[in-house]
Amino acid sequence: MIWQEEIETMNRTGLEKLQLERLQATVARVYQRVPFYRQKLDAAGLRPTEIRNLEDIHRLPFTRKSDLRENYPFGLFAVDKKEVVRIHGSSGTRGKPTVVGYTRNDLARWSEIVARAITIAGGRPGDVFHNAYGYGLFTGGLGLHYGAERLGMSVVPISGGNTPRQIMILEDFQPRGIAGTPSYILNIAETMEQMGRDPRQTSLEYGIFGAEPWSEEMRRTLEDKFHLRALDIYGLSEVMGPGVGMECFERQEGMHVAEDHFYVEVIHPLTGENMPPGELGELVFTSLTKEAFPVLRYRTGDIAFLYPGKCGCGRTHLRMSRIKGRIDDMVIVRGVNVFPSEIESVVMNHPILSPYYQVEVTRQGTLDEITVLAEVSDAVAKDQGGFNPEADLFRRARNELKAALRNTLLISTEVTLLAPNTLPRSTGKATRLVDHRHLYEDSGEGLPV
Ligand code: DLL
Repeated sequence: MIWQEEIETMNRTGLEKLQLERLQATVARVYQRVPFYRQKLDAAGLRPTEIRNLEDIHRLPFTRKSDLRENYPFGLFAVDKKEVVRIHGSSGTRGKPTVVGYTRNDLARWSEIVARAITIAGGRPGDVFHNAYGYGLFTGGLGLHYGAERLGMSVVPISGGNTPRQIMILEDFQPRGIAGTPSYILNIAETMEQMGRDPRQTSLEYGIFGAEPWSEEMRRTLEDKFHLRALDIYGLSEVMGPGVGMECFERQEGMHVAEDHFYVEVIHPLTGENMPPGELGELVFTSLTKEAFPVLRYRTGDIAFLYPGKCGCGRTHLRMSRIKGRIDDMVIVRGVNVFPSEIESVVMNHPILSPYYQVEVTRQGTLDEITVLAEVSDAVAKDQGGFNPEADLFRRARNELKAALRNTLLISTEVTLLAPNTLPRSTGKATRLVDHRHLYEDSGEGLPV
């Protein structure tokens, strides 16, 4: 079976040999079957037979999200539609989704990759597994589902939402493992607390959390609230779905990339040059085994770095860092780059705030401004006889948060404190960034048009 030790602890020479064979087959395949890739390779003056070693991957052109949009919906498929047995799409809220397809072999491989990921996270055959990722076009629900089944778990396909019912099922079915977006799992904990239940009393031992950026502080909060080990899982539909990277239970320090199936690079987002291990840049993936929807050097827009050196767990597959954020979500305030996840860390460290926040960005003339919206905790508000932003305690908290944000981000931000339970709660990917900058475009005056 594919998640056995031999693959995960394979020596680098053997692994790279395997990657090269698979890369050569993938390039030949897309050249032959996908007009888009054939044109791109021809334009670059590159024949598939010229890929002779792994370094040659750097000669391949990049693929971008816009290429998927321009070939919407099925233009980049490398197989006849008859062979496509599943279609998924990005969970993007703007416009049309990016569409991807899977053959039967692709689904079998994806299940194995996810089964391996769940094992890396501490899951075992026979565990009850509460899968709170959304089922649908989004790859989270079905991706985790089939992986868990493949491993031999008892999967509870609860999906996201209907939180009180989730809680009843959690308490009654006694799962060892849970999966969902960190923001939704936090929402479950909060709802339990409001119902007078203690999340620490659940049977949960590990959580597989991802699909949105989250911070070490969020990890600590989730681990503390549920008394479990919280592990990061990465993936994107364009490359496959969840399971591209998975953090190990033993070390919790970076996500092991399933390198036998995906070739990972980190590049400078502006120059396209490869960054050395340890340095932040944009993640780029090349699929090595996919049939229906192979991708060459897909630019993810996600910012991370690759860890130098081996993991203490003994696995040899490279580790990628936690995602700092998406390039699209980066805000530039007076020349300083800010990601919402950095703000999360600061908000979560404040003792009287709840872990809910949003970052509003506006534009004054040519300058971006940030306002952090943060909720005060329910308990503190109750203790104070309600939330009054002018009360001493809350004014002080607001100033403390402003100062902490300035210390960490090196820019000044506005802060608005809100009453408990005012910000929207997510059942899937949370909306952290509320970007009003487009309202100011073209007006020339820094005022909404
Ligand atoms: O979010 C796949 C997935 C499902 C991953 C369940 C993990 C768990 P998409 O909807 O295509 O696929 O969105 C992909 O989500 O490019 C990242 O920006 C973000 N993302 C995914 N995992 C993480 C993570 C799924 N662990 C986009 N940390 C990616 C931060 C993540 N961001």
